[in-house]
Amino acid sequence: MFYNFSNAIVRFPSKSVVNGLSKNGLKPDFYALRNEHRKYVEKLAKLGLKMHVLNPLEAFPDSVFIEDPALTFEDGAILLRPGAQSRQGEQDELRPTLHKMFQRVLELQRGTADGGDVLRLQNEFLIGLSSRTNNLGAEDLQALLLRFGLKSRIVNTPTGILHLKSDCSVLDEETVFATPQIKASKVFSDYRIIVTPEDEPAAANLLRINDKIILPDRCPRTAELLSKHYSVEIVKVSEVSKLDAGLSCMSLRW
Ligand code: CIR
Repeated sequence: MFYNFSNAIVRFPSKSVVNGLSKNGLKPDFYALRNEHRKYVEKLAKLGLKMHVLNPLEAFPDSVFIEDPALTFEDGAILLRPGAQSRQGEQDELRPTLHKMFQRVLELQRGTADGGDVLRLQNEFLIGLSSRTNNLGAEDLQALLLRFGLKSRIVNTPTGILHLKSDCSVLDEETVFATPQIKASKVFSDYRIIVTPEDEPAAANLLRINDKIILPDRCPRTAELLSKHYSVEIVKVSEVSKLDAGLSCMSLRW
């Protein structure tokens, strides 16, 4: 199943993370964020994933959000080209690790694309155009995915949403969890959609890992709603959310 994972790469936050990109100009507390990150790593390990932990990179404040510079699969990886200027180069730091771990590593050659804009579903990938992922990057990525035999669809991320996956995630083979804005955009017209409860749009960036749903804290209505159908666990993301980030951003999973 596409949400069954046995490995994950994470990168410890650097002290410079306090200067990470934040659309509201917020600054997280380094120690609180590091603690949150530790708990996240422990949670994934407890779910049975083999954790590959990389050293912090002071030169890249947002490099803890390792989902953005690459995509990983069972049989290979793709290095991307992050769209934010301060993040360009994160992919170069990741290259040696991916070559050590995967036989086949392809690289985006043109445009920009962030992993946060790429959602894996049962039979396709969605690539969301956003302020970080442009047409050139999305088309190049589509061609690279095809070389792995993977089909994809390029869609528009509604304006104001940082990454496609900031506002949607997968619950199971045929069900997605999405904000009203994403639902209205009709990208999921062939899927069953559960919409985030009012005031809890941040819950849309949840993680389906094996038989569990990992939910961000401070989303009690979502926890109640999803607990009826899934086994739900909660991880705190209050510091990383100051940098517009959530659960999916902090790991590459396969
Ligand atoms: C950024 O703006 O790039 C970081 N502060 C947050 C990245 C979040 N990544 C993600 O949603 N995949």
